[in-house]
Amino acid sequence: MNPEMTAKDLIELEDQYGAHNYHPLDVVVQKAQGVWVYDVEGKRYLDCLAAYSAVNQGHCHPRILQAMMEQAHRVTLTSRAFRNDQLPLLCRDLHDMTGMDMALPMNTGAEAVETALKAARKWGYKVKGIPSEKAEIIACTNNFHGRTITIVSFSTENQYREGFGPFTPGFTVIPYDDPEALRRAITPNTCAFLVEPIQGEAGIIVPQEGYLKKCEALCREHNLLLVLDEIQSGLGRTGKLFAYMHEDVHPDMVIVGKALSGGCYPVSAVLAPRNVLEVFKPGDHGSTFGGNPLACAIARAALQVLSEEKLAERSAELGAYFLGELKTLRAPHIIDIRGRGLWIGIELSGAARPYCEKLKDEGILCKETHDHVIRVAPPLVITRDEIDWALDRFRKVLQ
Ligand code: PXG
Repeated sequence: MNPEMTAKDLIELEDQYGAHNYHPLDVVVQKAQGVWVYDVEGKRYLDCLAAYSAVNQGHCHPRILQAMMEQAHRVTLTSRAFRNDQLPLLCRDLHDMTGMDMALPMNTGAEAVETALKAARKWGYKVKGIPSEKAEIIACTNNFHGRTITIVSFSTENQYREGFGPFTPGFTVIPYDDPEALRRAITPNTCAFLVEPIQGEAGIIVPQEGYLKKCEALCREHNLLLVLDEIQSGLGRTGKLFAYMHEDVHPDMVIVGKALSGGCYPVSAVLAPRNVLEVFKPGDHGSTFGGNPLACAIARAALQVLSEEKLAERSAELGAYFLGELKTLRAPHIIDIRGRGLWIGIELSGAARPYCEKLKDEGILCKETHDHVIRVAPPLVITRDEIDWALDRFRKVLQ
């Protein structure tokens, strides 16, 4: 593509002309297929990040690409000023797959979270009868829901907030995995509890069994909405379609993104019962690109791949194998290895970054989260042989 450009040249260019709001590993990816990515020098790596679970279906899945190309040649964008022939089909597919009455499509995860927050507040005023401007939403410590000013208003990560105030009021933060804290935080003005079923960015924190069930009971008792951010945990990653399905709970809103497009395009959505999403009237909310026909065609194909290739089931089976094998690793600096499905955190006593660098040299792409945790989250199309290949390298680097 750029035969004269080396990785070093490209890194220098990016450092000079691009904002430094990330600190990526210095691998310059040029192409990818399935679980494998290739850098500009042609070196092959096994992707154990899957773009933070956006590429659950594997890179450049041929069926998603085909749907994308076919739709791109027909029509890409109508805006919501007009209808298009793909949006109704995506909404129906989401309903059929999840059982949720309705969908409101957006683009990025953060936008879908903002949409859910707006829906929750509007529901609080219109349905629950909370006095004007008084609605409260409860969120958890160490949450990650995106980067907008409203969302970082209830982040407990200093760096996400520092220098970005003033913040949006109306949020209460309680400890994660603590139903009693939720009980104490609820007031008559609470309209929603926003929570990740498993906290990804916090380091793959799996709550105690029954946590969501207890939260659901409290939400019912006090008439507030249980809003689950399944942007990273959803669409097969934990071995079920959604992480909440490991417990028999019925959320009031589910936020999806990332793998909704198989990583081919930004597509997100809020899924909810009719009595929640119908609080929006024409003009209350929207987005130029949200629900565009290209996005919808891609998302439909991405969902089809998930179900036809039984990726949630694969994640459960291969994740159990991967986790079981990783747990046999013995090294003094390994504090904990945990996870669910193909979503595994290896917690170390020291910095994880140097191990991610070493894994990269061995042909494995991983990224640390919260300094001490190596996140292992390959595309769900990974095979057992590829996991064995990865395990050899994890053993070599970690032991
Ligand atoms: N909720 C959860 C649980 C997420 O993991 C978002 C919301 C926001 O999605 P968008 O599409 O707005 O990024 C996420 C995103 C990053 C980064 O580079 C983002 C995520 C994970 C790791 C890094 O900012 N997750």
